[in-house]
Amino acid sequence: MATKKTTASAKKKAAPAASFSLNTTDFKESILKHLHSTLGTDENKASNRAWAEATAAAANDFVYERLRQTQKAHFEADTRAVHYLSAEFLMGRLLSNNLHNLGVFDAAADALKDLGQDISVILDEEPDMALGNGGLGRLAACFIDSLATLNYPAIGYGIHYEHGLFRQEFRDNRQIERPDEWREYGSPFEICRPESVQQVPLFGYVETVFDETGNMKKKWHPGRVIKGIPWDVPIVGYGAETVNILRLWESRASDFFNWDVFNAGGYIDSQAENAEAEAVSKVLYPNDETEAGKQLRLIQQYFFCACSLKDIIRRYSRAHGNDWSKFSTQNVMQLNDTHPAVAIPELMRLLVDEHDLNWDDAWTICRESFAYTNHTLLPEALEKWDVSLFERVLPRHLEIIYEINRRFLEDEVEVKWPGNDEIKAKLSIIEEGDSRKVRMGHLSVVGSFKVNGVAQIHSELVKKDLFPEYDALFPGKFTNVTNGITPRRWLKACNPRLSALLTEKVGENWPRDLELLRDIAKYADDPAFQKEYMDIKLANKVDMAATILELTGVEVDPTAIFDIQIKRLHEYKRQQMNLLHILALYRRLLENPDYDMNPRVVIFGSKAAPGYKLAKDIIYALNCIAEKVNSDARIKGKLKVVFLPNYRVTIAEKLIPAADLSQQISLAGYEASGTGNMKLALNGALTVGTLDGANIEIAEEAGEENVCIFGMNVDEVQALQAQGYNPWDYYYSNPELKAVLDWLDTDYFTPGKPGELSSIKRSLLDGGDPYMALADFQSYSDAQKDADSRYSDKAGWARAMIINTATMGKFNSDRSMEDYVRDIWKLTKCPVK
Ligand code: GL7
Repeated sequence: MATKKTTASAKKKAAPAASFSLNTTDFKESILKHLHSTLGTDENKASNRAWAEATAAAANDFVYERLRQTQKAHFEADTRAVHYLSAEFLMGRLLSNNLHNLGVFDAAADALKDLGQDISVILDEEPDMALGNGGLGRLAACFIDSLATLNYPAIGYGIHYEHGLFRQEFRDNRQIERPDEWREYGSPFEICRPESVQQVPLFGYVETVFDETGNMKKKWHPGRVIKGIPWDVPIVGYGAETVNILRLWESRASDFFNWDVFNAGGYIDSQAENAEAEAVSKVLYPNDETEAGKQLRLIQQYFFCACSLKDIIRRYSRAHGNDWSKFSTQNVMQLNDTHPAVAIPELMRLLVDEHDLNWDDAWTICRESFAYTNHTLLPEALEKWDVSLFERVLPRHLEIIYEINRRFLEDEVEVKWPGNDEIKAKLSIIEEGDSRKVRMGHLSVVGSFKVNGVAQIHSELVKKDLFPEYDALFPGKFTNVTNGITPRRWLKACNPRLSALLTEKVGENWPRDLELLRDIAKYADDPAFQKEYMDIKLANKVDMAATILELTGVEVDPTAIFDIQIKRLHEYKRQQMNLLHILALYRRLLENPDYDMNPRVVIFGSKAAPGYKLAKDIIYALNCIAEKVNSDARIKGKLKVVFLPNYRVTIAEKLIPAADLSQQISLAGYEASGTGNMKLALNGALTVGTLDGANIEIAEEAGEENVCIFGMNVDEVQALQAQGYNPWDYYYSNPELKAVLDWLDTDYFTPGKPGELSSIKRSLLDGGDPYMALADFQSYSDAQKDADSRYSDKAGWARAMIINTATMGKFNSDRSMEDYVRDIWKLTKCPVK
């Protein structure tokens, strides 16, 4: 079992978090000073929001000083840097995180207390910065935290969405979407940098011209130009030696006021133009995994890539002028999925059209500068843009893509597979057919020097199933970097009770070096430690129970099993299978009130894409089932179902420390990695999971006996798919499964309205059950039963939880960053004095 390993890193000493010479008294004075001089208010009348802003301003005094020192050090050392290009950064709240990373959280809490304020109330004032949908966006946030912590020169580049992911409300049990207003009254966590504004051309046409020496050049005459305004969010590394930035671009009309139009009486028209330009960064597309080919989405992608590349080039030119020979030794650009893939032809355009490099030199620079992370195998999520759309929005880029493709097919594919048109069609960046399309995944692979998947099995499938010919053509280009999570936010800050216990046992360095937690495995059988650990879990569950009551009105028993599934709603993640299991438990309890099971609270947190009908039907069904089950006196409170509204980072931070079971039940081969699985296991929850994504590596680390694995593995899934899967077989052969599916056709959960839940049954039977929930149902139900009986063995359960916490060191996002640095980015640390 994994607990036997003692790693080298467990022995070496990591530096403790730097604490600023800021004691409670200093902090108090600083908060008061900012309350008076920054907020212009007074302690006798300050609102909670004013207190929060004053506290943020007090912290910012340190953040900005470290930011200045960091930028100076990076400039002087002229070091290679990574530019993390991502359409999403799901940051959550920043104040608590910054206080923790500055090492002043306790000082701030005491200072506020002295001032008559409760820090948890003050922190609750801050809206989440929800500029992302789910795992992919949160991963980007964890990565930039780790890069700053490890003193690597790094910039995150993204979009300054005015509205992040929608706020979810339930009305009559159905999800409704409301706009998110994270910066309605401004944000103290960002700095506007008007000196670094960029112009972004769009639309128009391309002209062929000849320069004085007779060389052919392409000249793009854009149809319009919009402006990109950078907002910098300081990213405070743990210990605050390095403070990097996240630079987010906001779109505006290029000339705020068009006087010519105005004078001609076109005031209204000019306002319409402004609105159109501002629309580009107005809202985050709320679809996780998939996005239909919408013009505005392509413009968003191009907008932030164009701004970012010009910014990178500006910074490079400051040190190297027009000498391009060092561009790719100084810069690496990581494409977080294909969303920023248009950066590849944009860099070609800048180098060839605007800086007069020849094609070959420019292409070499591109291919040495870009690396691409694939986050999904779902076919509908691999972005493709209609050629006609591309041609309208980015006419010059389409020409460049054609030229990249022509050379690639002739010089590389033809050489490797002479005369093989089938392979050419497969590898072509352009998909032929009724409507021709640009394949952004292909473009990313061709234009990058490395391509990585996000967990071992996923990276294998990327090579084997998604891009096998590319793997043959580019040996060594494909690699794996298993995802990670920052232990600062996902243990230290969110679970202060457990953190204190861990610090007492292994010292204060574990938030950097999570492998140090292996040491607590030696207490796994110690009854005194088990008690301490389980008392903490119970206290977290008591807190959670209060939150549940407050948010939903449902009363739950904190000693019940807290069985948690928190993630976006998607058929492949199989919330519908969890639903069937809830119905099975409910039915067993109705048939036999003495049915032997521990009281259980099944908790969901999840948003559905607004246009994803079935996902919304599943939310509706779960809410209806919850209503019925929770009020049914016959089952004596043994089963409760809770669907928390508006799931987001801040809710995750409360739920994760209170979890007993972590449901990671995707169909094997479909969840690229998962990262919630890591957070839950680190906080002690036992994984009820399939052999999918990072679950496999979690089981390896914790030991099979400390997780509940069930269901088909990838090979079995593929075999069943090949043989022809028929969900009806399972329906007819499993009476319990049949009964719960048939239940959905009645009006039992929707009194007077039979058929309201039928779409779920239909998708699982007539719809062919594409994610094989029925095939895995029995095995899932058995695993849940096993989890239940293990929960009854208090000592065994405590032991398993402790081992989970002890063995998750691998999933520190610092480790992910070191993997990227070693295998892809080749950065050197830049210490900041
Ligand atoms: C995702 C994967 O679905 C998820 O498994 C992975 O953990 C995450 C980060 O790598 O990326 N891919 C994707 O498109 N979204 C994800 O969350 C939205």
